[in-house]
Amino acid sequence: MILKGMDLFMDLISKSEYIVALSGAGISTNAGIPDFRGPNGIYRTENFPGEDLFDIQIFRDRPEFFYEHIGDFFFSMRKAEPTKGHLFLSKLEGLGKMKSVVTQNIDGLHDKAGNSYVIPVHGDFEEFHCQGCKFKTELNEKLLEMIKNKQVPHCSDFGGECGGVLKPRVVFYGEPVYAFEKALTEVQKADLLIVLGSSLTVYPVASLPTYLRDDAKFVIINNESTPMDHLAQVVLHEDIDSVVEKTGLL
Ligand code: CNA
Repeated sequence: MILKGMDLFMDLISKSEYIVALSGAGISTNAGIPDFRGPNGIYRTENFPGEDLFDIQIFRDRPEFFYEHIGDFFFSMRKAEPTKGHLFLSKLEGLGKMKSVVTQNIDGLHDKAGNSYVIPVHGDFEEFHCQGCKFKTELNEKLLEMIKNKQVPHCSDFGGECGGVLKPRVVFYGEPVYAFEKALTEVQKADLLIVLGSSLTVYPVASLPTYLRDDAKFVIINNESTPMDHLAQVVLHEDIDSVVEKTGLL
């Protein structure tokens, strides 16, 4: 019998021993965090070109633009809880199958869900770095207050000396990603790669599936098509939470 779709996905999970996940913003939309490019993404709903928000050149020229607009998105991340999609990956780790999660997300929800090896290639909001000197500080109450009030934080507000602008440890467009080598090593070890909720359009992370071993399997769960669909053995154009519920593993 030739297995397809959900049946083949289940079969691949049961036969695999080194599963790696690659997650994107779509795994967190059910937690109330908008994605960028999906139908309700912030790139489609804000009245400015969305990619400008995380553009490093624009941040250097006009940091007030970032701090003016980031608040809603930032606080939606702070209050979010892991989705069924996140819990599914942590369940697979508990079963000894899921070895690592490479994520483009900056929301920390894979850690919250309990996965122990998460590679956040686009960084996070946990630390802020001065653009003028080596000063850095962890996210703290005063920073939260300034973000809420749409103020631009400077290192001198926190004991730094040069007065340069603080930027979150998030990877902006035009900056190198974090730990790409680690992500690549994981993908090359995988016997199954599951992509969840990524448009697979942001490079270099979107190129990761092309580094899979020839004998490795590849599954995409995303509610719209991606440029890599033709490379996958299983493509499920469905809501992630509905798919993982159907596995019966939660
Ligand atoms: P993206 O380009 O916004 O794509 C997300 C994809 O997920 C789209 O194709 C959606 O159609 C799809 N999708 C949305 N919700 C669901 C769902 N419930 N079930 C199935 N599919 C769904 O996001 P990528 O991650 O591919 O792009 C990379 C950017 C987005 C990275 O730099 C991230 O840092 C950035 N981002 C992160 C977050 C977060 O941390 N939660 C949120 C928004 C953007």
